[in-house]
Amino acid sequence: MCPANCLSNKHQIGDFSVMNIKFQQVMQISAAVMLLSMAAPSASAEEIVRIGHVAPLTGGLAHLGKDNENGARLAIEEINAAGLSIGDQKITLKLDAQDDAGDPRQATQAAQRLVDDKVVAVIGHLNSGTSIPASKMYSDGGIVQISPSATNPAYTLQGFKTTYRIVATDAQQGPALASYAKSMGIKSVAVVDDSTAYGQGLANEFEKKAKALGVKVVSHDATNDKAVDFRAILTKVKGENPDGIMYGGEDATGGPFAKQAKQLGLRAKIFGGDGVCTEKLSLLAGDAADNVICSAPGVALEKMPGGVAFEVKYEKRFGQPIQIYAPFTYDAVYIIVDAMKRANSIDPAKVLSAMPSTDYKGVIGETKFDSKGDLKHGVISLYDFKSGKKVLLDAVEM
Ligand code: ABU
Repeated sequence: MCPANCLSNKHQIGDFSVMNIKFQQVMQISAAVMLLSMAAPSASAEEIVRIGHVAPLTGGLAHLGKDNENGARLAIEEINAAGLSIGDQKITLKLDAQDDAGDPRQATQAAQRLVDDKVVAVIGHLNSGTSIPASKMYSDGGIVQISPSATNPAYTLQGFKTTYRIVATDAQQGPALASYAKSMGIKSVAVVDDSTAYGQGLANEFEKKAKALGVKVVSHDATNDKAVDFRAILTKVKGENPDGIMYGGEDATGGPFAKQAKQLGLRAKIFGGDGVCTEKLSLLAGDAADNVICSAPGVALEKMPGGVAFEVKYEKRFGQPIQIYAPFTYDAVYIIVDAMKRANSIDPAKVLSAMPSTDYKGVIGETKFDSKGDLKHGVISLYDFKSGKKVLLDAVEM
């Protein structure tokens, strides 16, 4: 018999069953937790790999910097959506976006942040005057740098193994512009530059080729990249009565420059490089843009192998048109990922080792590098503006 204070057999059996069921549940949960924790290594092995991007996101060139960043962001979003594994490791790419304001000092600070963030590679900088000082820091850190837009030849002539670019240089762009001017019957030019590494370098390359072709260079003046009033220089140039004016600078100053030239009654054709070869130029210059002829590295967007599809994707994602270099930053991200895949590694040193053998077919066409990190086959396209829109005139293979 069961004593008064004891539980009935039924209760004993019942409670034992309840305890047993609870025990089984606890065991099942523990087993599940164990299984999950055994599965955890592959889940926690998902590695975040940072790709740096740096360009002016503030100041007069912020529209170009944002365009560059958008191209890189679009590539990273696509690659993550498709899924990326290097070896057995699942990778999520993260864009580490920095602002250098187009300023050499801020550029080296941004470069230091990217080195400290342990990025696998850097897309940038946008400007020659920022790419060049920052390149030493990436070289010291052993980090690949691909500029999508810095065109001053000096960038890749410093002997660094880490410097790459995917645009033709000003040593190709300046002569292409001068040859085109000559072919139009231009006999004399005034040259003006904005005193930056890009603007001055491009203007010098243009001047050299113009002289070699027998085009008279009547003057060479310098302004700066923050200037807003060009009337003093333009009044002097008007007195020299050249057939053409070469402006070495960006659209932020090139737009007002062209506008003021028209207001002062100058009829000389204005030539400029990729820095002015944007739709923004026509916003700033108004109908004076129709007097501008500009060059840009690469084939025209509509002639790029993936140009039209890229434009549709870009406009859908960002709700605005491409400025100029977004297809280049987009391909630059894929070029880094291609190097990671070929190196089978996310180690920056191994990615760097894989870069010289790059042969990547992307939106802009085929990218192969020479021993300096420049494109093996550069193309320069020439445009004018009609009713505010860029219109392709010619393309020259370099
Ligand atoms: N290539 C034009 C704009 C960028 C640069 O400074 O080179």
